[in-house]
Amino acid sequence: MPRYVLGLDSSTQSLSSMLLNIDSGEVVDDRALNFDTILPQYGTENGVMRDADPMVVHSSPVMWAEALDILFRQMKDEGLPLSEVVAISGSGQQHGSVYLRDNIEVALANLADAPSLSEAVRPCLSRDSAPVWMDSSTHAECEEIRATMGGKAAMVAATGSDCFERFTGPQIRKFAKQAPTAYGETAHIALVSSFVSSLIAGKVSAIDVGDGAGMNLMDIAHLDWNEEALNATAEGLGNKLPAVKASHEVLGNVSPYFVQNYGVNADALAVVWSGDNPCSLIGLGLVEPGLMAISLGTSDTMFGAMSTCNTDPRGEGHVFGSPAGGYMTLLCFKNGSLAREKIKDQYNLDWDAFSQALRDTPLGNDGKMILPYFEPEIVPRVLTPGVHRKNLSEEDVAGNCRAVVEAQMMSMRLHSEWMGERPAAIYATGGASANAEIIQIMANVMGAPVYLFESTNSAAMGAALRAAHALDVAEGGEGDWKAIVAPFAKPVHSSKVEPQAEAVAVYNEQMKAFAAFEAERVS
Ligand code: ADP
Ligand code: XUL
Repeated sequence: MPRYVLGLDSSTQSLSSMLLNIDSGEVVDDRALNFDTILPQYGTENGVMRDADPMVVHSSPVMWAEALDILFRQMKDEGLPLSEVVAISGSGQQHGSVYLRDNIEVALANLADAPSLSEAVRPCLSRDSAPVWMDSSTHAECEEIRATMGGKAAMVAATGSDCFERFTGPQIRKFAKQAPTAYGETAHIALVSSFVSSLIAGKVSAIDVGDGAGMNLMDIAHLDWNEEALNATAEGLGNKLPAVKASHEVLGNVSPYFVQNYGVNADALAVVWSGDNPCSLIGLGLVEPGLMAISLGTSDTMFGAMSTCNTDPRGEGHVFGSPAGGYMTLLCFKNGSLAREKIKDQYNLDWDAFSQALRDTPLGNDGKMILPYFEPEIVPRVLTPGVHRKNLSEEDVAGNCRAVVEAQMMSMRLHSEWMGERPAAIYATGGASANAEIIQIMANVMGAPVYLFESTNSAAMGAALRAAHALDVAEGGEGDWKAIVAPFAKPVHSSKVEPQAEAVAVYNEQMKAFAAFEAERVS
């Protein structure tokens, strides 16, 4: 009988899944459900709920649970071989946190009796909504935690990252300060990844070394909770967190809920989930150091594997545990697809017209530049949103389209210089990697060839491959990462996009002007 593994991805805008046949090396199913479209009753826009305060961005754990039911129902109704799935894992948008009362333990143990996942979870939340990675409302808490830890360098050395507004520790501290009673009633704090994996496993789930590193709470050298950071964050926090585990940890078998309702194989292993960036690393086959990846999702991220724990002296980049062992480095730019969409929508364009504008404008955009901080930016750190233009009028539609993409790519090049040599090649993924003109600008600015993948959903692919790896290890295999990823995680043979000959000289010059413009506007 063929063996299938299932990878899920609970991301900012959608829940997606990838079903792989690990015996034939085939992708059997690749699907996505957009939260705004399938669950409009939650009132999300691009997957999130906005507050009157623009710094506050939350989403709904109940919505994530409901989406999971809809996805499994669809897969069952379409006759996918769920009874032959041998392992399930997943990926979650990083940093977001879910606050649960102690009744979650009984609710998860008795999931099979529940009418739906959303109804099982709703009474267990000690906080209705979950702050997500787009939330930047914890500046004060970052300063407090950083000071207690002994400053930026000490924080980076302890946890792999400086304190960041979206990281889970500062978010937990804000909740504990603002709602001490509800914080006191919180028995378990989960990440998005560990929350959804708790539903799959029917028990409160561990956090893995990849997603755990995005909390400002995990000791990056020892890959376990850092007591000092826990104490600097909130009282009694250690008791509310699950254990940190390796990314191949098996939590148990899938909850009987999925067996009864959707015919999932009762022996399927429920494997710990990880963050979307660690999962993408695996989904692109970057199981050892070498190439870099750029993901053009809601945020744009740039990441790669590292054998040792190399931290960013400027404190802009992060170090996470890699699911393949060792470490990964990550830079996250919040104004990614978000900013491209803002420009596209401001001029009433569709993606075809946006691409045409990129074709109609020259390399380097005649020196026209933009700093597209529609939202507070993470890299470089910009707390007050604002869009700044240089040599560029707001009426210049095509010029603005090229300016936003060039600015994003130049910013990636500028802020990744600390990593050392520029990459010899780049693997691109995420929704916007489907856009050929954006990819050409990426190759030109980075001065490196870019390769594409059949699916733009590397996070769900990585989750499925992590499930396959955990299965192999659980069965006494060697967990040979290269062999596990080889059939699936390879770029499309004919997808190589080379930099244009004249681009290198143009962007070497343009980079200087861009760096000066950024320095002028970002203190
Ligand atoms: P996430 O995983 O963060 O939810 P995805 O990787 O699914 O995001 O990417 C979704 C984004 O991809 C959309 O917000 C959209 O802006 C962008 N996108 C989709 N198609 C195109 C295109 N042809 N050109 C540029 N951007 C696109
Ligand atoms: C990474 C980050 C985002 C989220 C959502 O640090 O904040 O990439 O993981 O994709």
